[in-house]
Amino acid sequence: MNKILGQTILVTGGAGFIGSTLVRQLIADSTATVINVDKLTYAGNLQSLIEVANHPRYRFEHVDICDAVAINRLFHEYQPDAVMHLAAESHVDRSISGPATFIETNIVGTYTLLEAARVYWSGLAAPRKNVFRFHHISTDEVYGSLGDTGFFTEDTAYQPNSPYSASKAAADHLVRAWHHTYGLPVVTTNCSNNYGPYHFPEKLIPLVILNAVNKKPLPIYGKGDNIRDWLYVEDHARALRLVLERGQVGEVYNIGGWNEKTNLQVVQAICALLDELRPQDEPYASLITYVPDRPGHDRRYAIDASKIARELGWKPLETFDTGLRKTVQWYLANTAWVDAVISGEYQNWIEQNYSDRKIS
Ligand code: TDX
Repeated sequence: MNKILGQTILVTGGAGFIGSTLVRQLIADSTATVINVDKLTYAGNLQSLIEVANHPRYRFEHVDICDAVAINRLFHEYQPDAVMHLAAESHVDRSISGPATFIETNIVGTYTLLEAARVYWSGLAAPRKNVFRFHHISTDEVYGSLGDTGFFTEDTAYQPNSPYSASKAAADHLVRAWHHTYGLPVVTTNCSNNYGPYHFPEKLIPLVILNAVNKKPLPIYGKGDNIRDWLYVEDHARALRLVLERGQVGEVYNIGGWNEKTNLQVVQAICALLDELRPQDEPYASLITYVPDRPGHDRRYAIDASKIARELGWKPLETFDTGLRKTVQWYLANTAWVDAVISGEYQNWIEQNYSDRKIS
């Protein structure tokens, strides 16, 4: 077994939703030293890392992954045993209204990181050269959209539909090529929709919880019958650690929660939890509002996560019911975090992109 977890891991995007969950877990449940490399865009938030900020095995580096000089310095200075690459622009709606930053961060940034990793890894001597890993964290959206039946497997052909998913698909291909051409020891994971605490409230689940609490409309795109496969973020972080530790070099692992729900089912489940946990006169579901559909909206995502179960023994610990309850409870209890992340930039984007959006 690879001994990486006792060593130094460079985590990109460690101030984001999945990244900060992973960093907190690595500090709490492993002996790894974590170097968190994050540009701190609107969605990156050091308040998600307060509990590890002063830990002796944690360092923060305010660096953009597109900055080759800075990235090379980090490899030189910290001599990492692994990279876990989570830094990315991740919101599909933003990629539709402004794709440029997605191309820059997700494609050019991944290229910049791969090149720096390749140069650094080439210079390592055995045995460190043999244990080094570049773990690329990606999404099931690269596979496109499913019909009513079937699942995404690791062999499903790539068919990305949005600027976001196309940028992630391009990054996945670069990672694959750096392995195939240069021998860089990579592993790639593609996950389904994550949810849980510390999720930036532009994504469906936190947006609906916070809008409901603030008595604002709960926007449902189209008819609400699009399907997503929900994965609790702590389960995802556990899977990432396992893949880093035991995944085979050059392999891809799909990570999903086996939790397919229509968007309407998700929103209704949140409303029912809020009715129980924070009752008010009107049921929260009365705030549900149908709005025009997302352009090119993918119909259904569903991951077949049997490879990671079979080969690495991973399975999710949370059901959708237990995970959603924890999530709603967390948002109700952590208003200080919520207030802090809803910063000026996010509000400006909402105003520019949603002010003309007619509620049907
Ligand atoms: O207000 C909303 N109303 C609505 O109906 C929002 C924000 C979303 N939706 C729908 C669109 C999707 O069908 O809910 C579903 C989930 O939407 P998002 O939370 O934006 O996620 P999605 O587009 O599915 O992409 C997510 O999963 C894959 C992440 O944002 C990606 O980063 C990840 O790769």
